[in-house]
Amino acid sequence: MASYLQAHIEQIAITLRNASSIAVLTGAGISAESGVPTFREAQSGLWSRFRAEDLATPEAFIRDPKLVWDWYAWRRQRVQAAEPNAGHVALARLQDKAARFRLITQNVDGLHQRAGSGDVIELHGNLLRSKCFDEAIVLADFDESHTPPRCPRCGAHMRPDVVWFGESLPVDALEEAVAAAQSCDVFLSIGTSALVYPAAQLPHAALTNGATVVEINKEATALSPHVQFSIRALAGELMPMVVRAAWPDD
Ligand code: BV8
Repeated sequence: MASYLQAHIEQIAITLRNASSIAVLTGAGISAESGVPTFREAQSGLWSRFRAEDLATPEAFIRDPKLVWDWYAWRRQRVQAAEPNAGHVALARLQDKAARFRLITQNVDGLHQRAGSGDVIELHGNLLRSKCFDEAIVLADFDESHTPPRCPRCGAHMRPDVVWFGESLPVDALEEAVAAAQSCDVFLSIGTSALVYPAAQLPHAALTNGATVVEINKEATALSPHVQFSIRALAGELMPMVVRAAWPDD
């Protein structure tokens, strides 16, 4: 392994072992090695004629409910066929080791929970849940003879329980995420292009409070110039090495 990478692994491992409070923000990149297309790849294949930002909006759903529902149905079956990867598992282990730990995700695939992470803050919801478009109530049973299915309570369209562009994030989730970013002494940004707000503000809130921010991402991002460590690596490869280096005896 490149000595550059080995040196960084040791430095990050020491930082994590000495941390009193760790906050982690993940994006679509941490699920990429599970075969879940990243957000900006999610319009690959049959969706390649659309931009993700143009499908993940209430306006797109109102304009063409079937198209948007089918896009999420396609992503849902990709997610259900996927398994958590070593990056998800390493974060679940890190949660067991850290004194104080909060995992914040922009992802809507539920893979962190399936890897064993607890108390996950889902900033953008979860596409495995569906809710009534009008009443915004999450329902497990609804009439699937239509596409999109209909709400059994009021007859409106069902929609995925995710936050679309132009929609507010769940208040509790955002408040908990901001509190975690402002109170941590180490913040990890993993697998995110750091383009989508307000999630992209979180590492800056950590920096403002004097935290050490570590970015682990395949490509450089808008966040990269601002952080103490910006590592070009795959999350599924680097995270297990970092956690093993920090707690080698387990
Ligand atoms: C809001 C759920 C307030 C849906 C998502 C103009 C008009 C309207 C709004 C705005 C505007 N300008 C700015 C905004 C705000 C807007 C925004 O930020 N837009 C961006 C595009 C500029 N934000 C909002 O609208 C938010 N709401 O502001 O409300 C409000 C409310 C009412 C009225 C006024 C204001 C809502 C944002 C939430 C949108 N929903 N997801 C769905 O998933 O279908 S966001 C979507 O993007 C996903 O959640 C995704 O996670 C997220 C961020 O993307 P990333 O996770 O970073 O994924 P990406 O593919 O971009 O990057 C992956 C990275 O991983 C890459 O860098 C890659 O190199 C790396 N990678 C790949 N493989 C690996 C890897 N790294 C490591 N290892 C690997 N193996």
